[in-house]
Order: sequence, then C-alpha cells, then structure tokens
Amino acid sequence: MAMLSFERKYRVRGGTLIGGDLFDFWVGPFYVGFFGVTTLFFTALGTALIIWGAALGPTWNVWLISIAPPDLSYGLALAPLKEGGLWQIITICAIGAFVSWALREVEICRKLGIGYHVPFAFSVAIFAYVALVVIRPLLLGAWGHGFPYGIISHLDWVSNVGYQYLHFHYNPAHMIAVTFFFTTTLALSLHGAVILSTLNPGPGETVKTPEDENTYFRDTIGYSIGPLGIHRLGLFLALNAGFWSAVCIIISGPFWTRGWPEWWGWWLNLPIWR
Ligand code: UQ2
Repeated sequence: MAMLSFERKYRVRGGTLIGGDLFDFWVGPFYVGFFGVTTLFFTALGTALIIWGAALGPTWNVWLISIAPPDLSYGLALAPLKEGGLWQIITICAIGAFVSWALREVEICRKLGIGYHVPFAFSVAIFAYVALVVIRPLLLGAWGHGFPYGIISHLDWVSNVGYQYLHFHYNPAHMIAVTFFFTTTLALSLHGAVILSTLNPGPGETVKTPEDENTYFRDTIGYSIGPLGIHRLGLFLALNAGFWSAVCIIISGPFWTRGWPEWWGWWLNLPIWR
C-alpha cells in the first residue's frame, strides 16, 4: 500500500526550503528532506538524554521517572547537566524536533501544491508547548518555571501551579480553552458518528451520500454545516483550544499574580449592582 500507482506522480522533485535537492529523496514510503534529517537528529539526541537522565535518577518505575528543570536560583542561566542542564538540552531537542517536523510538513505541502493547513495546525500545538517551557519561564525570569519531564511529575506540576492561583478554573482564558476542547469533542463525535452511519447503512443497503448527512442534521436540528464546513469548524475549534491553553498559562504569573477568583472583582465591582 505504501506505493500506490498514482502515488508516483506526486513524488516530485523540489519544494524544498533549504539545500536544494540534497536530501530530496524517499526512504521506503517516507520523505526524508533536510528537515527529516534534523528531526531524526534532535529526536535521537533528546531520547538518549532522557534515558541518561532516567539512569541518573532514583527509579526505573516509568510512572515516577522525572527530569526536572533547574532550581529557580539559576534564573535564566545554563545549569550543570545534573542540576537541570539536562532538562534545558532536552527542551532544545524537543523544540528542534517539533519545528523540524513542521518544516518537513511544509516541504511536503509545497511538493503536493496543497495549503499549509496541517503544518499551521501543528504549529499551534508547538506554540502551546513553547508557551509552557520557554515563553512563561522567560517572562518570569527563570527556567525553573518550566514543567518537569515525567508522567506523574508533570501532573503534580499542573496541580501545584493551579493551586498557586487558588482556583485555576476562574482563569478566563482557561475557561475559553476548556470550552473549545469540549466543543471539539462534541463536533468530532457528531462527525465520526454521521460518517460511520452513512458508511454502514445496514445489511444489503448501499453506502449513503453526503446528502443523507445533510438531511439527517436538517431533520434533527434544522441546520447542516456541510461536509466541508464540519472540517473547517473542527480545525477552528481545535486550533482555538490549543491557542487559548497557551494564553491561559502565559498570563498566569507574568500578567496576573493573585488568585484567579479575585480577577472577577471587576465584575463584582460594576456600578450596575449598586
Ligand atoms: C454536518 C455535516 C457533516 C458532519 C456534521 C454536521 C453534512 C459530514 C457533524 C453537523 C454539524 C453541525 C450542525 C455544527 C455543530 C456545531 C458545533 C459548534 C458542534 O452538518 O454536513 O458532514 O459531520
């Protein structure tokens, strides 16, 4: 399946952002490209450093392994490897790998002559991660504000930072992000359900059409957004979920230092209540 007959015509030269046709080739089904090489480099180095960091640590229990950022006292300086320096290099490798992957997606879009929607969407996910480990630590003046790389430890970090602002659910940007996440799941469940139902109409029946999907939603809720529209809506909802997640953590600390419930004082103090 990796090399369908029509796939050959899409395996075109060019569209690269750097290096001309130096890495412009495929290995099996995979496009390599300059950024395929850099993705591989950062991923291999980052993974090796994580394993080394785990080997230094007190446990091999996968739930408990954790690689912590430097102590706050290091500020924005480089720390010794075993004092958070490992976390700093792993963070560079992660961002290097993520950005390389996004740029490899851009090159493939250019080859195919399609829009940049996929790398753009991935960039929003990268932005959410960078907001946590680069933008907010920079604004707060210490890499120690980044989150630790561990399964349980990063959950503890989220919990602790949440309680630091008393009740994070009162963060207005967090409210918007959560609403987008929930709406994304609603849209995806509606979409997945209607697609599966039209493709599985029952024994002896032929597969149904997008018109049946339109009719289903018009009959039930009086409106259909359409087969193209639902994908535009899904992209919009998902990108906003990631974007507002980044906003809600960046404003916590750099732009609001008290408890989030207190932020709503502007509402309680409106003159209309007197
Ligand atoms: C739709 C449509 C699809 C769909 C879905 C809808 C034929 C295959 C799921 C219905 C979606 C609507 C009405 C929008 C709902 C709004 C929110 C905010 C969740 O009409 O066209 O195509 O998959």
